[in-house]
Amino acid sequence: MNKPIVSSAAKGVFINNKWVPGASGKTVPVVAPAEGQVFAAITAGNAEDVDRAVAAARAAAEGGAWSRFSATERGRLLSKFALLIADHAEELALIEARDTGKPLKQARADMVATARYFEYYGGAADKVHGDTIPFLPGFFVTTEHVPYGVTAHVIPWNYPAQMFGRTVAPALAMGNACVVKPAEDACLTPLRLAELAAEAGFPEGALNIVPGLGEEAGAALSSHRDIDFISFTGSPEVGVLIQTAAARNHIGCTLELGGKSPHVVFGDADLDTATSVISNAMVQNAGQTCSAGSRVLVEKAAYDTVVQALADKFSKLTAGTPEMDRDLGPVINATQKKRIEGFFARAEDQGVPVLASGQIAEGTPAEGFFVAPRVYGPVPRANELATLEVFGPVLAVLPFDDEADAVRLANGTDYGLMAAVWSHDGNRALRVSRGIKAGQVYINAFGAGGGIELPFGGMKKSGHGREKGFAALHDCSQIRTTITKHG
Ligand code: TAP
Repeated sequence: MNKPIVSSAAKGVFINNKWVPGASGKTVPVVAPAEGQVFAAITAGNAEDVDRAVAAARAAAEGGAWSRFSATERGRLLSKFALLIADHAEELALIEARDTGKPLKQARADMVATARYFEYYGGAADKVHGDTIPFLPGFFVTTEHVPYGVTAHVIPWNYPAQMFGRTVAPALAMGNACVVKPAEDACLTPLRLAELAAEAGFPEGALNIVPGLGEEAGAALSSHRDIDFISFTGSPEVGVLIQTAAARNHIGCTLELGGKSPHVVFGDADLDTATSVISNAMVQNAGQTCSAGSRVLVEKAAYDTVVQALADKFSKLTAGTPEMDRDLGPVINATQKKRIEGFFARAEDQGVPVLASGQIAEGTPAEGFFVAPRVYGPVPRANELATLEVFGPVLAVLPFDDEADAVRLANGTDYGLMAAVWSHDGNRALRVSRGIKAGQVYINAFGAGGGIELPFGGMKKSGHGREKGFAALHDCSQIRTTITKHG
């Protein structure tokens, strides 16, 4: 793999379209997960940097050049940015692959999706209409969607570029000015994207980035008195802190806190297709996908066939470095690897059968954070592999008795992000899908992380608010109702 063009020195904090030194003078080392070695550094932004970034965003949103852009002009600028991302896709993919460890083919696909976020929301910016509302005689009432002002975005490390696009594109499309805190473990593509946004022509202050540690830069941003809305994707634990900070400030937030998404497989489904899709989706991004379908619930009569097919597929999966371009890369860091191995050790102690394991390719650096994928089954219903988000390449298979049992089991965790129902009985597939409490339900298909046009977000403890589609444009704007009495 060509080494990406990444400066080993930290660039600073991106405010008003310029890199400025971080106030603390401190940096955070960046480790390549496939190598287990430091290859870059980022600035450790602090509360003072966050203050400056929020002030720049406030000036842009209120009276600055950005506030004077019409919806059409904002849309054109987002579309221009999309083209610039596409022009730099290979450079960005190389950075993303080294920073996250993911296979190059996947990093390339991620850049296509990142550009698509700006293309989609570029086209949508001037198509968000208000209503006219029948009211009392002599009155004329309209609603319009107006920006919040300054929106804060705390994003995770699993899809740094895509997550940037997912949260920032709709916020900018609606006219907000953004301050982004990317994850310390992988944030080099968001930093490069900020430079490209400036090159595309976003005016000063429209997009600002403060890299650094969650407990410092992230906490300072989410509790800042002058932000108007927060968008967060990450762990349930930090989600509580974000929501608490938002509550103290009396502002709204969108939380996306992961899932334990079920595939419900009936015996009459196309089992070849189902098991291929399930296995590929599970190892996408080494299982570090909030919408990974990590539970496979199988009708008892088809259980043996399905586990045989999944075991065959999993035994052929191989983890490797980005340039090897295998089925999956390493996980993000040593802590995540240890956490996943903890699940394996406890499953062994509890006697949960391993149906199959994949391999780690020869020639991968011993210091890399590689985990061979595993499929377990039958997993007892109350076992942690059936209820907790592992965030690794691990699939749990559980049998069910009938339709009612399938729905009960599908709804049997705290989460409710995604689900899939596999059956050729259309009535049953629809009945079951409508019984599952999840923000997105596929029938005879599954798209972990896919579909920019499709509203996405959690039910239950997977969070609240919606990203993607037009729903995101509504979530990052507020309705103003104008009531005119004309007599
Ligand atoms: P988190 O700690 O939740 O990290 C997500 C983001 O929040 C990062 O930008 C992080 O910054 C920031 N953050 C951390 N502490 C913060 C605080 N006190 N105030 C404000 N922001 C803060 O996730 P993690 O530790 O990286 O991963 C742990 C687990 O979370 C994973 O095993 C997985 O289960 C889950 N997770 C879920 C998702 C999705 S897509 N739902 C994504 C990532 C992780 P730093 O990175 O600098 O700490």
